[in-house]
Amino acid sequence: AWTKHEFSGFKNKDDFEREVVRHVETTLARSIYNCDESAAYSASSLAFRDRLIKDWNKTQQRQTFTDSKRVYYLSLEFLMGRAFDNAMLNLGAKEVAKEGLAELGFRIEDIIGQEHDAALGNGGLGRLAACFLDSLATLNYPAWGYGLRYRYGIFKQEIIDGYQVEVPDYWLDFNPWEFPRHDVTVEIQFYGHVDKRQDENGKTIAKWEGGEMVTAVAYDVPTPGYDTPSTNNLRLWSSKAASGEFDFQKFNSGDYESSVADQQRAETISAVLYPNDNLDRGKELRLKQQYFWVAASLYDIVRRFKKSKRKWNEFPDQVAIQLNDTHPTLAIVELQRILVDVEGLEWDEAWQIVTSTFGYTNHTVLPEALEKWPVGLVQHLLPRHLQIIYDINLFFLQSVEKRYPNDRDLLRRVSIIEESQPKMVRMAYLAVVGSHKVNGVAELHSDLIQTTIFRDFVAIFGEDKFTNVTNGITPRRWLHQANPRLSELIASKADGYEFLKDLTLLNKLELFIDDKEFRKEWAEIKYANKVRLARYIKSTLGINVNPAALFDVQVKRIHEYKRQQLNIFGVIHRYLTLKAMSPEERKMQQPRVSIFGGKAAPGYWMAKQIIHLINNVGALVNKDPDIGDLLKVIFLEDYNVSKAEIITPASDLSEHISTAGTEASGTSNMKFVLNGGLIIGTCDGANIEITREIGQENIFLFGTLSEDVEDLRHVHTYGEHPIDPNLAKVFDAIERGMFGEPNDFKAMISAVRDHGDYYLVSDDFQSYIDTQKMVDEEYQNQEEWISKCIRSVARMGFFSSDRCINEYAEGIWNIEPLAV
Ligand code: 26Y
Repeated sequence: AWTKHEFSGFKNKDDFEREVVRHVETTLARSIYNCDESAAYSASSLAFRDRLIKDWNKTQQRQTFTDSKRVYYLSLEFLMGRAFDNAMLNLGAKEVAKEGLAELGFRIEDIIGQEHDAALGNGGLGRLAACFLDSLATLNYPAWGYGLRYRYGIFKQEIIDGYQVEVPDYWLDFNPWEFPRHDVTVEIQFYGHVDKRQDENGKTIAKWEGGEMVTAVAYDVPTPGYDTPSTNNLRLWSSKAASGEFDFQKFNSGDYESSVADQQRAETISAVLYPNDNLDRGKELRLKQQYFWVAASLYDIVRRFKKSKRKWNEFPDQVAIQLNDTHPTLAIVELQRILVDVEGLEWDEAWQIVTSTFGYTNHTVLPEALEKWPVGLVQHLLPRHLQIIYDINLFFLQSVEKRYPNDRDLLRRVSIIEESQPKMVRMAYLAVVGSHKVNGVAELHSDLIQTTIFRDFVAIFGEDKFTNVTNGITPRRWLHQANPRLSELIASKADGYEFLKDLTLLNKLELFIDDKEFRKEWAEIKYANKVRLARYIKSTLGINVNPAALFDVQVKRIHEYKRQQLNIFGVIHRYLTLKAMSPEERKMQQPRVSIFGGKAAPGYWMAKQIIHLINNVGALVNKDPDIGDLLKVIFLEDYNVSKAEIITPASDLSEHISTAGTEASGTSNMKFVLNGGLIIGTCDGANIEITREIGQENIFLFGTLSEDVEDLRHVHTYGEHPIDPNLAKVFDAIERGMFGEPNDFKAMISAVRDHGDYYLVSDDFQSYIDTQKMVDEEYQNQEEWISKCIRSVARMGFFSSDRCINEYAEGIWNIEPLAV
């Protein structure tokens, strides 16, 4: 068996067991004879945490000692999932733990199952941040993540009578993976006013005064790399009331109630993750969260830099800050404020430092997801920052005016301030102006941002400022951890586990595509993973699904642009087709299990309707005796990272069917292919690059191309657009009440039929069902299907987040790994 470096882990199972027993008896103050699964989880994770923290300390000391450049990844979301399994694998000590736990009477899977997911994110953007932390540590880059320590992560989803119900996700009851740093605090100011005075030399000095103070407390989460002692830090800020004199006075003067209310108001800032994904709602508390987190992080970064006693112009040589979408854009303004108002630098010198420090990653072109804040709100909450934003904009527009004289329309178009009613601050434009590099997350997406939303900025700043870094995923969690048997099989053919650190080594598998024994094991592993998911479905929903059927999976946030409605309309079409067949004809059909999962934002009514329709279709189809195993429709409750680890390895086919040009990249598409599943998808996001890598004969592509979308929408609005006849039959069935109250689904149908079909569901319907038919046929030829799966996996090396992080490091951050 494979074991890891000598730095951490455990010598042997006895060594591990001793530590577990010690933690049960002392840290938990329980008897080892009265140790249940929960206590076993607590003690085991504490045992691993002790090892982690030693590596973490050494890594941090070394980074400080060598005074090397660090990258700071600012993200409002880190969708980490569980830490215990990951820590065992990254420390190379899972086998030892497994044996030790067995001796104590536990199955390791049950113990792993005790942990609550750290679900501090919505979807792709948050999970990408988590994969990046894994790669940064594995590749030995000096890096910190900065985020918020939400008391409530993304809500838990329950399905009641076919409807989504949201339940709060309180996850901090017992969290051994964080270290409170009560001594690391930052005072954060809100509201107040700005005093401008002239100093003796006539220079204007701005002072931000008054208002409300809130304290940020640091919580550190060690993030271990794989097969390296490097352990980086994720610092999450928690808010609490500032203990100023003011509160004391209130308290002593008997105003107990209002002093408690102040405390609660402060704690509210880090209380809850906003559950919207790709939809901007412009809430004041969200802006407060953004500033709170950004100000605390920058204070921390600047404090660390100042210890080195370097000159300010060396700041960008020591510090790179990456903005995960526009959510941390205020960091640009805050650093300019610190440099000018607090440190007394000249504007231009400060701005040079700021723009050399930041990089900005864009994750969307959807207009409804682009952040804008009302000028009045920014003025009220952050009066000094608004002034600085206006100055940044003024100098920027002056430079544009100089290069493009008398182009008023251009100035209006690129202004950071949108001259609307009310006026708005365009955060994406501020991020572009304040960064030295702007990247999209897949080739198509990076091209699109340069030709649409940032077109004018490409002309102004030049093409070199804009670049692409195609997303990736960590093969440690998404192959080795989620699919240990496949990982082991690959290791047996690829000369060991090196491929987990250099995923391009997967190409060694191409040599074994025709190896009978290998193919047999491959198929057995897929089947076993399907059996496992079938058991999970049985235990949670009470539905029997046949593991031999084709498992067709679409799991991701529910969103109209991701088109779960296209999928479920396709399922209804399949059901109607099967019903119209004779029993003999039916016997010839490929059995299928259509599996859905994903959360709808609580205020996204249409997305909730889609969930409701999927559940109602399942309720009818799953108990139809004519249909039996030919079709089952499953909605899995509460899709999250740890469920993805069960679902992903069990898929034969996964759906990535967004309207072309809308899904920036997608990352689950990569996870599914890496686990030996094929894709049905549109020419969108990273699907295009996956096709380039694995070959078009190994993917089922369909639908409108991105360059044709605009024209079709134009036709929808101004011309005739008869609805697809097969889709019309589906609508007819829904409207006849086949799937419950038709009124419940009126808006879904209307969006396609009466309101311009913005997402091109009707346009793509026929090619979608034709392609699904091809899938059925090809699945019947299992030998050919397995060849495609193996060949695809062999060619997936490009999609490791290690490749992606190396591209950021070289092209954007200019940092190098620190030798260990
Ligand atoms: C404005 C705010 C409410 C907001 C909050 C969350 C806006 C966007 C988001 C989340 C966006 C997101 O998850 N985007 C996804 O990022 C992935 C990683 O780059 C991409 O793979 C995926 O296509 C994109 O939708």
